[in-house]
Amino acid sequence: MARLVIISNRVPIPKARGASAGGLAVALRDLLTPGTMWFGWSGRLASEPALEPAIVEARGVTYATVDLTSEDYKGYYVGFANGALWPLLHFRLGLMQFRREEYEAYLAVNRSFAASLGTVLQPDDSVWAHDYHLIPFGRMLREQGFHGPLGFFLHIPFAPPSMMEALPVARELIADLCAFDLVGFQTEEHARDFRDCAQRMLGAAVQGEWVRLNGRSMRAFADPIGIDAESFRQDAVRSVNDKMVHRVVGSLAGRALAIGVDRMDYSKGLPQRFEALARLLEKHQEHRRHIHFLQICPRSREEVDEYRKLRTELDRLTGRINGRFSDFDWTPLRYSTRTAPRSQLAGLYRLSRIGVVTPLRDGMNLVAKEFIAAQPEDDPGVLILSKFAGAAHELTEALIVNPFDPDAIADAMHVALTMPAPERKDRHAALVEKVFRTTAGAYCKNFIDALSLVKAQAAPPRAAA
Ligand code: ADQ
Repeated sequence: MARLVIISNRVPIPKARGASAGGLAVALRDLLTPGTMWFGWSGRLASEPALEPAIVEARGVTYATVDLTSEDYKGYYVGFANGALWPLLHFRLGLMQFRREEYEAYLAVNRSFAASLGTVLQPDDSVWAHDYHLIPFGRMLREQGFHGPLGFFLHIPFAPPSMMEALPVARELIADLCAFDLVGFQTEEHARDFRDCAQRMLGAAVQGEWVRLNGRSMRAFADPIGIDAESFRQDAVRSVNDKMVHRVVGSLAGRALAIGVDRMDYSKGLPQRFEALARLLEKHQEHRRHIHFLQICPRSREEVDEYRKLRTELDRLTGRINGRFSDFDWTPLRYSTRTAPRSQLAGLYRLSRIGVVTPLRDGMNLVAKEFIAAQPEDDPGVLILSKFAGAAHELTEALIVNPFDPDAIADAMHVALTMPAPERKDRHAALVEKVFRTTAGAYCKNFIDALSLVKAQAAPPRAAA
């Protein structure tokens, strides 16, 4: 295939040799071969951004970035992307704030990204755009005359027509998704929801994974994202030598560790999870003094009101739970907003008896896969996983729970803490096989293979649409 150009809201420019890479950079690592270009926002605000992107070359990869004005950032990123699309697609209609001027800013930023990329794009490039910030980007690139293969991957869930209808500009966005040749979703459920929207809201003709609208066909399919399982496992094994991991082991004094690792986001079900710990200690008192729950959740998107409210709520719940259950020499809940190097996280997962991954809704959730990859095979921990995480479609041998039900999570924690070793090993063996099969590398290969074929495969018109 010709040169690949990746587009995402933020561009992970490598800062220094050995610096740890961000989430998307890890997922797309296999694609970052010499010749590839990665385009997007620099993360900087400027009063008058230039049309032509700033270029940085690192290990043969070209990173091309543009700045945003602070008004554009507020309207496009804080406003429409994270104040309207994020809550809508996570089924939190009550939190969706739609403002037409923010949508206009979202369109304007997408248009300026497309114009800027146009200055460095070559006609035979293939373009792969990532995530909900960039839905109109494909149409805008097409309007500039780009005819090459154009793909998009949505990292977060999609919503069915009855919910999408709440967004006043939903029809425009669904039509924009149809302007790509290939759109990937984390699960078949999300892909189906999109195809249903195209059919019922726009009158598109749908046949299998193919959607035909206004005389052109595109494919909407499921391509579950994964992790680099082998390198994560190796990090976990090596972390026995990490000083911080040692200190945590010492501080446990033989008690079981349960761990949660999430960006601080209202989609992650954190208050319900904290409540579940309280329910466990009430209902199953034998676990008092025998378990520590460590929740690591770095702050995110603090410009959005709802995220600040969540932080206050978690501070309050931590105080309440620890105030109620702690002893002079034991605190049930450890709560940290620090980020940790990947290798330390891997080590902490490895020494945890339980991984608690209970989002209210999540595209995939990579923490679930990281927890499995990090476990020791001879004495593995147990994964408790929300039925509403994309990962639950694959990781069916986890203890699957309804994340809205703190009692159910508490019961699953009790089951995990008392599960006999043979059952833990059986479940883990089945899970590990899946995590090592649907890796980040497999995800990239599936997408790129599908993108290189999609134009040739586009079905001839069968139904007028
Ligand atoms: P996120 O919502 O960010 O991603 P997730 O898939 O769990 O959710 O990825 C988070 C990543 O950040 C994990 O790799 C985790 O290890 C890391 N992380 C979390 N807390 C950390 C900390 N304190 N220190 C260091 N690292 C930390 C979005 C979607 C998901 C989808 C991913 C990928 O919301 O559903 O799985 O994209 O497509």
